[in-house]
Amino acid sequence: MGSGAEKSDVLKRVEAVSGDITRLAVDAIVNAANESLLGGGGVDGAIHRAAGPELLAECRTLGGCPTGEARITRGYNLPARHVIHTVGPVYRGRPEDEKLLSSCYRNSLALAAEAGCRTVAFPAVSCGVYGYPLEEACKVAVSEVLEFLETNPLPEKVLFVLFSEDALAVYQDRLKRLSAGQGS
Ligand code: AR6
Repeated sequence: MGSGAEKSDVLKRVEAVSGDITRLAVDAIVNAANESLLGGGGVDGAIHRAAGPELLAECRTLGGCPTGEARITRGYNLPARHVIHTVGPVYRGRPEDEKLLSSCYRNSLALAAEAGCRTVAFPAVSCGVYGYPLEEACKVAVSEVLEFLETNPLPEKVLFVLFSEDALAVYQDRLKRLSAGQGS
């Protein structure tokens, strides 16, 4: 981690909001997909419904995606220009879970930066069907994003998009603690 001043600068580039990620006019939204990349329930289902069938057609050309990695497509009928599909771990309480979730965030951000994305929105990857406890996932998500932003000018802004007020409170509390220098 950098100096205190650098840390507060990167904190200005992240924000937690509540809402439906499919409605956001950002450069890229991240999808919590599965290894097939051929759609599913939860946020994946919502993204495919809103993007239209061309998204599934492009996903079919990708040949799947291993857990912890990410792939980028266009956004089609979504207000977002791109979709970054990442595959979070199914939570089993093992040390690998955290490593895989961390690499989802890192790999997604690397693809976003490479595509020139200035704004990127993440859902709470793995925190639905895949069962990752939200507070633990939040720590991983926030620390990986801040670490990436410290050494990369892009994306300029990262949004954490939560689907409930309770989930939003967890993320906002985490960010508030970090702003106050109580990050551990
Ligand atoms: N906008 C923002 N967040 C949402 C939305 C939305 N429109 N819809 C749901 N969430 P999940 P996972 C939240 O289950 O745990 C799929 O079937 C939701 O409340 O979508 O990574 C895939 O195909 C939760 O906090 O993803 C995989 O098979 C978070 O998004 C599997 O589920 C993630 O929940 C992936 O499971």
